[in-house]
Amino acid sequence: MKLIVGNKNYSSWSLRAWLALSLTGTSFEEELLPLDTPEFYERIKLLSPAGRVPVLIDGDLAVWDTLAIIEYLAERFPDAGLWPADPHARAHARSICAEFHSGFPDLRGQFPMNLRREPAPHPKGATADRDTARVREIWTTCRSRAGDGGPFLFGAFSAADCFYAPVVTRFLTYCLDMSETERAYAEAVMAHPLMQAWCADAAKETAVVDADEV
Ligand SMILES: N[C@@H](CCC(=O)N[C@@H](CS)C(=O)NCC(=O)O)C(=O)O
Repeated sequence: MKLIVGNKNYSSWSLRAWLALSLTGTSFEEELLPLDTPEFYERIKLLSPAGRVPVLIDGDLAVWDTLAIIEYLAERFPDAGLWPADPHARAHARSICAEFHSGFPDLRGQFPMNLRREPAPHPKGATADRDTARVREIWTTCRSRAGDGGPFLFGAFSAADCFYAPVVTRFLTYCLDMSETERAYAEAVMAHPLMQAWCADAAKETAVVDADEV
């Protein structure tokens, strides 16, 4: 398999798919396309009709769009535990992933993922308040239901954490308010070996994407 990703410093959707693919334990190649460059647009149009990263290549099949990639991986690697085993928890996990995938425009627009940015508060519009409050509610609800199975949204690290890991980085980068429970979740995500590996690669990058430097 091959995963086409964008700059690791900025590409939150790439991070989600990369985490999910890494969780399956399968070996895969990566191809990094530098966002916002002619090279990106030249190459991506050969790989995906949607023209965006991430794209998963499996033989002659291309799967694009993060949610579709994660669902494909969950079917292809049923033992990887990408979704929680319990049907109710699984439905809940799918709901919060779909909710993020189709929503939170103000949080995404005002607080782009930017892993190397020095953490500092950043002014927040009232519309983003609603988004950050809802993210916090999601994390708190999941953590209160997760019990002792692990420090992540559904205990063990799952597709839901793949989805919310880039959101964790935004909360930390832009010093957004978090309760103790939410901060403990954020710390667990950042300490995960896969997050550490992605962030280490991101730290080596030098390209600047102006649109994501708010
Ligand atoms: N809905 C898509 C969003 C993908 C997306 O917006 N990717 C960004 C990078 S994080 C991208 O490819 N941007 C390049 C562009 O839009 O030209 C998904 O879930 O994968």
